[in-house]
Formats: sequence, C-alpha cells, structure tokens
Amino acid sequence: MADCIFCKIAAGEIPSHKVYEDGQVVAFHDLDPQAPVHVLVIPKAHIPSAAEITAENSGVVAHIFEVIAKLSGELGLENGFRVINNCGADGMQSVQHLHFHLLGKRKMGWPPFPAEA
Ligand code: DGP
Repeated sequence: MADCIFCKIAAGEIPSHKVYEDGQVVAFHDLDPQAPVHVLVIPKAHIPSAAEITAENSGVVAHIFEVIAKLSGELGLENGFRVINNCGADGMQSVQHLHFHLLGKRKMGWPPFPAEA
C-alpha cells in the first residue's frame, strides 16, 4: 500500500534494523523499544489489523508465530517473552499494518493496563 510505512520497510524503501526476512514476513527492531529486546514481526502483504484476518490470509499469521518461536531462541529469550498485537483505536494501534510486538529480556507487568479509577 502506497502510504503504509511498514509496507515501505518490508520493501526496503525505508531503512530498518532487520533481524529476519523471508518471502512472507519481515522482523525488525522497534523504533521506540519498550524492553531490551523489542522486535516487530509483520507480514509483507498489507493486512490493516488483526480485525482483517480471514480464512484467506491467516496462513501468514501461523507463519509469524513460527518465526517468533525461532527468533525467541536466537534473541536469547529462553526466560520467556511477551507477544502483543494492538488492534484499532481502543487497542492503541498506531501503524495500520498488522504487526506483532515481541518483547523480552525484562519482567513484564500483569495486568498490562492500569485499573479504571
Ligand atoms: P502499535 O502501537 O502497536 O501500532 O505499534 C507500532 C510500533 O511501530 C511502535 O512501537 C513504534 C514502531 N514504529 C513506528 N514507525 C516505525 C518505523 O519507521 N521504524 C521502526 N523500526 N519502528 C516503527
């Protein structure tokens, strides 16, 4: 998609620090890391969000989780990690191209949101 920043990263038109790439997906370091390891794993095909995953395009989502499992070993996340997908306005999604955050090398909080006042 012409105006999509992650499509441009996938195509190599915008530089990124890639840690993995194959025909279907790219993984690269997040610009604003929230943990010592913070990688984004995205499909090369433009899927706007998790709300647009269908029977036709869901194969790449399974592949993304295979890549996450492989990267968790390569990035030294044997002690555990968190995978996050933010979807839509309430989910605080800021880039409208499906992506999964892989975070590790620190203890995460739970629940991941502040209690309502
Ligand atoms: P989300 O809020 O779930 O839509 O997360 C989008 C993430 O994308 C956010 O953590 C920052 C990251 N990001 C945005 N623009 C760029 C970019 O140009 N390069 C890289 N590496 N990361 C980006």
